[in-house]
Amino acid sequence: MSRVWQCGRYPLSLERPLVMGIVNVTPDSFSDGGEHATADAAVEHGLRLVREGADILDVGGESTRPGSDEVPPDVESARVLPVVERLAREAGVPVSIDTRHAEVAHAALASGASIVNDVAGFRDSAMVEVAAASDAGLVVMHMLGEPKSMQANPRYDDVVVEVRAFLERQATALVAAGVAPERICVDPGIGFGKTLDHNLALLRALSELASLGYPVLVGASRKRMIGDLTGEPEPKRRLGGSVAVALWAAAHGASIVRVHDVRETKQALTVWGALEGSGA
Ligand code: HH2
Repeated sequence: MSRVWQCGRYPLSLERPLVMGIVNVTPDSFSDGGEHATADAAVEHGLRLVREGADILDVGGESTRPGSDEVPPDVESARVLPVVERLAREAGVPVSIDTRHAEVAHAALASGASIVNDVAGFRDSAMVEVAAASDAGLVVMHMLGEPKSMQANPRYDDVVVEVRAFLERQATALVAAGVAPERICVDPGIGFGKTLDHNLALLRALSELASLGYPVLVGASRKRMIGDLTGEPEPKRRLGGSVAVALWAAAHGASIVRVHDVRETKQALTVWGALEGSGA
């Protein structure tokens, strides 16, 4: 039987890798800050990503780039809710809310979101309550500390063992709170309190994360690790590296990739899938 990630009314088949398109409604994201800062521009962008093949849209109103300040939940809500509401109605694919604030998640679900993507990995008990009271899909991501300080001097004894244990612990807590396991997806959190070596170790160990039994999501699009490896300082010029990571991730156990450049990623995955014979 084929595996499914259950996200509200959407049962998402994991037969082939899924592409989550990024819709930032922020003035300051590292990769595209300010480009879609109005609701109309963000909705337009989201609809374009769906035409390009996005399977999911991830709407975020708080940049979590290293060093960023926390956005008050009411400001975040004012940014994202109109966008979530319209995309949930018009896009025809599940809308994910990228937030670490329970009140924003709650309001976004009421506005039609089908997935809660929490970069803090449901460490906040209020987030667990919101999740348990819904039927949404849940992304449990690993982050060391908080965005403000996470890149200061990240240290692990064994990054793979520690990230895997965290994801397992948080997923188990969600199940204990009443969440069906088929709603959960896990994410190593590339760049969230990790050096380049940590990121590489986690990407090389995706099959160990997948062995937890939950679908694995990878978000490396345009991130600093690609700049570190290639010397490209401009996030928008990291497309080649971003596609390389997406293909690597799909080939090594990831079920979902979170990307800015949907058309190019989808094309690469389709060709790779044909070569693999998986029919992507
Ligand atoms: N990365 C960012 C935001 N949300 N969610 C998941 N599940 N995984 C990720 O790797 C991830 C995420 C990065 O955030 P930001 O710096 O705000 O930039 P952008 O949203 O353009 O990627």
